[in-house]
Amino acid sequence: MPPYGLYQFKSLTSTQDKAKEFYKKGLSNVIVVADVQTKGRGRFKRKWFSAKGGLWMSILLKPKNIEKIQYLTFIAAICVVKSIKKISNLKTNIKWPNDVHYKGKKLCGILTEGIFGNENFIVVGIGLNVNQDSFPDEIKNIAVSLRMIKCKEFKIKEIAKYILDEFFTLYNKYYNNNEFKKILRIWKWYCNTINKNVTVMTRTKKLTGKAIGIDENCNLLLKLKNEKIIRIVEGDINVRY
Ligand code: BT5
Repeated sequence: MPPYGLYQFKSLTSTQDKAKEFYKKGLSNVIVVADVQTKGRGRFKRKWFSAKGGLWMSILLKPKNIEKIQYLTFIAAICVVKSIKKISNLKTNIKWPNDVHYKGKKLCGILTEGIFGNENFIVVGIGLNVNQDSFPDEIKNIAVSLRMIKCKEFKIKEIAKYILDEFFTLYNKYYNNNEFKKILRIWKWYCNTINKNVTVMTRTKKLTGKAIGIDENCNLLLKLKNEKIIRIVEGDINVRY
């Protein structure tokens, strides 16, 4: 594992924003963690509830390859699933494109953002519900924490360390060596979206079909009722069991 600087804060608007401040100083391999986020965010500027008790962490990277940054989301999801298994023996699964779920409820969301210019930086944000014992009304039916599942508290720092160790292992071994097929193979092992009937909500439309695979750019391949196969670049899915 390469050396990385870890910066811990009591409260931040968003660890993503703080990581971007570090980028302006030319740093990379920097980790930002906050106990609380006052303006935590998800994709498409959605609100990410970030009360005390969760792991709110951003990893600032300067990868050589910035064409495949979706794979960093995939790597982060793999690391979260593996780390949860290590600390709690719980089997969770990845839901395309950026979630980790337990029995259909969201334990973790990942947000990968790029800063492109003369030099390119990527910030991978990981939000994992660890010790919360309740959630605001807005998400109480869709969110879950490790504590709510296992009825015990977990050491957030320990989970963060597992995730980071695994992240930098996969990042160096596969991402930096352009071994994307290998990342995809591991990701698929933990993902329960493939071969399921799903409803996909993109920003403009709602589609139903069967999730039949993932292409080389991490897009979802959806087979519609008329047998046509389309690529879903971004969106949310509901798996229909
Ligand atoms: C995500 O977006 O799932 C990405 C979340 C990334 C959060 C991390 S925390 C560290 C770093 N700093 C940040 O500011 N962000 C990153 P998306 O797929 O768009 O899902 C957002 C949706 O998840 C919301 O619209 C809610 O429905 C739901 N949600 C919000 N807070 C949640 C929580 N704590 N647990 C589970 N679901 C939540």
